[in-house]
Amino acid sequence: MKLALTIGASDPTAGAGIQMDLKVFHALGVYGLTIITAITSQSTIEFSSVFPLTEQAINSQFKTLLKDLKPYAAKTGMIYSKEAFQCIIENIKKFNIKNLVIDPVITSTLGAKLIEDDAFEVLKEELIPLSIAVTANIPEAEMLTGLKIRDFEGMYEASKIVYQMGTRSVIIKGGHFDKKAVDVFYDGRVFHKLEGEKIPGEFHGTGCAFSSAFVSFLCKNYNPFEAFKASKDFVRKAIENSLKLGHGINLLII
Ligand code: PXL
Repeated sequence: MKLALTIGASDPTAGAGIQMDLKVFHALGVYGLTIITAITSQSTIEFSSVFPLTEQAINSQFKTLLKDLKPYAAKTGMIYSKEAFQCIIENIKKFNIKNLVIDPVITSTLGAKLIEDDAFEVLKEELIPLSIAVTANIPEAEMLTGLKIRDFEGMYEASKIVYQMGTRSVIIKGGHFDKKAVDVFYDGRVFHKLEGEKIPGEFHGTGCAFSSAFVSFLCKNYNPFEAFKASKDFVRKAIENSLKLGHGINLLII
């Protein structure tokens, strides 16, 4: 059985973060491992706090876990501080983590900040070059590139800029546009566009579900473009099955 590692934060609703990633890994038949960067306090109606773990706590998880278990692919989600980014980058190099997918999370569904301002440069200049893919939504792609993305052309421009940062494939998810859910994939050669119907509503954790599905499909030997298409289908189904289990935003059902 292939092993997939998620490096991210805890979300007590289990609708995003490492809990969501584990559910997706399990559903897709890969064995999930976790390295926790921070603990958040949140529900479907409010996001109240972030408690970052120390570098010592993050280093210790890497050291102990990876001495024993070797992930075939990995993803990063919420990392939060510049210090945590630097520590994770060192460990990714040290343990030679391959097939790394970066979900460049900036805000939670409820608008809370999931990355500190001084960490953006480290994300762009040091983490992205280590990755096989970056999976961004429109606000994240805008943050990474400084562009204002209004249409498909803008998604194309942004994906070229993110590609230049040193990753091997860029996925930009256009679910934040009004009418259609247009996603794009760029691997430095071919630019692909996938259109889907937009499902109305606010859903928690779609970015986490997408990136962990992508990692799982890599573990199943899909190439990045096939993994992109399969992950889009997987997330669409999870959105169609989503439920309002609390008093606020909908939770995906995996
Ligand atoms: O979906 C991004 C995300 C990642 N990680 C954690 C989160 C969220 C969104 O709320 O809470 C822990």
